Amino acid sequence: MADLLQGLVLAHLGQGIAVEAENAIVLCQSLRKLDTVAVGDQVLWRQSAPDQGRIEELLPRRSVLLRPAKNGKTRPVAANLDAVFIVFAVEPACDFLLLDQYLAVCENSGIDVGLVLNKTDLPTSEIIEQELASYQALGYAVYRVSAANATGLTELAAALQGQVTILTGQSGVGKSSLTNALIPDKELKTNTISATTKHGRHTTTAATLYHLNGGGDLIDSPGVAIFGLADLNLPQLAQGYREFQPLLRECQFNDCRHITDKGCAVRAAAETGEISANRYQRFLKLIAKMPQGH
Ligand SMILES: Nc1nc2c(ncn2[C@@H]2O[C@H](COP(=O)(O)OP(=O)(O)O)[C@@H](O)[C@H]2O)c(=O)[nH]1
Ligand SMILES: [Mg+2]
Ligand SMILES: [Zn+2]
Repeated sequence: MADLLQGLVLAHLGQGIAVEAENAIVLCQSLRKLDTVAVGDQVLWRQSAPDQGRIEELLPRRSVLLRPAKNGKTRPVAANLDAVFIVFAVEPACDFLLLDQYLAVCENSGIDVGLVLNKTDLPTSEIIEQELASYQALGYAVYRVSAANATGLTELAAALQGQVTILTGQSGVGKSSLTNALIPDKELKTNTISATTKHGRHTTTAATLYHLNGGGDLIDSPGVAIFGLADLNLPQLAQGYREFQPLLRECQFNDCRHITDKGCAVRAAAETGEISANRYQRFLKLIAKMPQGH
């Protein structure tokens, strides 16, 4: 039998999984009993035919980003990520509820976050500037870029170097435009995956991992922009709000839901302006969106 080889999952294709091993790309099938293999996974695979193989083992992940799936289950979006960069813009109008949701999921996954304001060639908005200032005060890195004018891209590229990053955010904010700008040979790389795996066409909905020229990887995720609250419960959502963390043990009751509870330190801090009242209001909205029982 052929030897077991290590490889990196580049993309899920219609007919299999593109695995990169020693600079070759192989179309692999996955054993049914394996958990869902995701982009960014390290796997052990065995050759079954020229340019083809079978994934036999999923190596341990250092991180995984989950999204909700059917029957209350979750599916991995990507594995072994170091960072999620959330892209937003003045147009389409920024959904700060979604942004806070991404931040809460990342805080709970141990994945770093960066905020990328794209389309800075357009006039900015007062609301965006206010919210950005409050995110920066919380210690989140903010990059101001324009894919159209190619401004701020050097700083963004420097932040991406040497790590595995996925771009996320609402549709239309410019994730693909930024990926194209950061990976000048993206189309060539995409075509290489298609050709070597004899898939013919690379579906545009497949999340794909690209190596950055300066080292590090960027995952473009056209179809998985929204990863939702995944399986966060209420205490995890509260932990996901950075500024709540030191306050949580000050609440009068251990099982405080931080809503109308008596002696809630989080609500009190929002009322006095010690923490952002906007962020607290969005926290309440996210709780309301959670499935009952949390
Ligand atoms: N004005 C302006 N438009 C941009 C910029 N980046 C992207 N766009 C436009 O925004 C639209 C959505 O871009 P796209 O990259 O497809 O967004 P995605 O859905 O997040 O991948 C397209 O019409 C782009 O031309 C930018 O920096 N400035
Ligand atoms: Mg896109
Ligand atoms: Zn509380």
